Amino acid sequence: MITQDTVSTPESSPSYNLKAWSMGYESQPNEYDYEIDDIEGEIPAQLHGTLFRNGPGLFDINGKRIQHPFDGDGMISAIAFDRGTAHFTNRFVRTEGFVAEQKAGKFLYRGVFGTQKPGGWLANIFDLKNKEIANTNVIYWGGKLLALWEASEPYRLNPKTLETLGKDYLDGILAKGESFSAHPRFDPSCQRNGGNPCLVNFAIKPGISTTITIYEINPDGKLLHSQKVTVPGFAFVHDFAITPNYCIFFQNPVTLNPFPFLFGFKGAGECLKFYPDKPSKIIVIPRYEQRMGSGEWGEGNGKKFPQSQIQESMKFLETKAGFIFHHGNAFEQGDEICVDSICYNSLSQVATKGDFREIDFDAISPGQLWRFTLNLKDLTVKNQLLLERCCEFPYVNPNRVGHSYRYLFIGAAHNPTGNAPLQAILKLDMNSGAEQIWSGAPHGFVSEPIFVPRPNATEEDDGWVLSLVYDSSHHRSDVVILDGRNLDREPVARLHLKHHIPYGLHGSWTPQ
Ligand code: 3ON
Ligand code: FE
Repeated sequence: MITQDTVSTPESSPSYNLKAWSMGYESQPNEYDYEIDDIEGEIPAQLHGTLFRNGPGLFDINGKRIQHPFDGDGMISAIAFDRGTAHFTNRFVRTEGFVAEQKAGKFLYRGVFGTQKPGGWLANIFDLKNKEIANTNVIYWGGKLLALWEASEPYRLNPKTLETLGKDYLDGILAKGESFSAHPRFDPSCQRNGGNPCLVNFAIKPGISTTITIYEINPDGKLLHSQKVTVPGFAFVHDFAITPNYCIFFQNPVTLNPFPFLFGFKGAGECLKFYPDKPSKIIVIPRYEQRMGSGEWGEGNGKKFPQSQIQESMKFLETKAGFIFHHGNAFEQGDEICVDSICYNSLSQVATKGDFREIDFDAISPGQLWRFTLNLKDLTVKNQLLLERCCEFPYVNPNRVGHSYRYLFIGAAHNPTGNAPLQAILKLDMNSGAEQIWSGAPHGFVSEPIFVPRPNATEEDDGWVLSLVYDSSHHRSDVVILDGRNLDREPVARLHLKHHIPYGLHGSWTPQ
């Protein structure tokens, strides 16, 4: 059922207005700090903690536009919930590039997705330094609030004021210049940490062959384990999936032709070429050494095992998978691993011809949810379409990460077919295929839904789904709180911000 301020739209007619949608990509140069007082419904008293969001906040400097939203400077928003009240704060991450460009009032760096320094190709030729931004995710881990971007180091922020404290090397885990992906996974019960949680993340160095470093870090921020592997060929990897015993990477059929970048014509990300007819490689990397003799995957015993053993025990599978940015979840099932991911027929998210505010949604293929069942014995892969509806930004109950699970929450289009902006939040029951949908159409545009379990919950969907929803009819954003069990009902609460927050990327919940 579709509820809320939805006009029932026939499936063939769009559920949105392109001009209204594009206003969500207006810069938000202001930094706010206030108690939210315009609230419909009631904030659940048990909802205690902070929702952190990251995403591009500026789409221009002095009116000169960036080429692609992924090039926008990271702006962190924090919504702190305490006994039924909510406080809003937003701050830009003061990266070196942000500070320098704001001072100069013009672009001083090249952006990965095509933003160029003024002056044409001659001003950009042989400048191989991309602007380092911190716009993709924000996590609270090891007592630190970290803004993440996949191509460079995290930036640390003050969790209360969001003031930027500088680049962070995770107490020596990272060396200068090393990246740390924007898609860490939180293992709820890590064997290496005695069944306690741990963060698993990767860093990728693409080249003629690609190096993947995997880190496992405990809740105090201490390194439990790291391992480095090399895989053949170029790889552009934005996200990965974990299970208790494996890390899974998809190496989609993409190459990089560096010349237009070198000669100043294009950003590095625009030089990616996708081969729709070629298979994707799936790389399965064991998190633990293989126990000698037994043939089973062993438990972590604190001993650092030879790199070569992991390198040799990696498995490579092949399938046709289109292009994947995000994985929803993965889990082991006997000799198989299931991976649920959002696939595109092409690499359309980084196509930058023309103005990104005027894109023709109909000309682009939608992201769709697929299940890949990897057989580790015979190295075959089964592909199954789970959701035809255009969707992106999958999220599962944090206690089910890496395990079999029942519910997936995801941003989705209002209509069941076709490509369109995300206006709805969908809950998919993996057991029955049943869907619950809440839609903000025609004026509302949603962001990644974050599921927060209710304290002491026993059911997987017992909790709240939080999403920042851009309300184009007022040009401001709302924090929408939905009931996880009854996603299709009226929101539990709708918090009206005094301004808009541009369409963001990822965020997280922390009970602090
Ligand atoms: O050779 C490498 C090529 C490359 C592209 C070098 C590299 C590592 C510098 C690189 C950089 C990649 C980066 C910086 C990727 C950043 C991606 C990013 C900021 C966001 C990705 C978002 C993905 C999706 C699917 C967003 C969807 C958005 C919507 C549905 C609408 O709101
Ligand atoms: Fe992402």
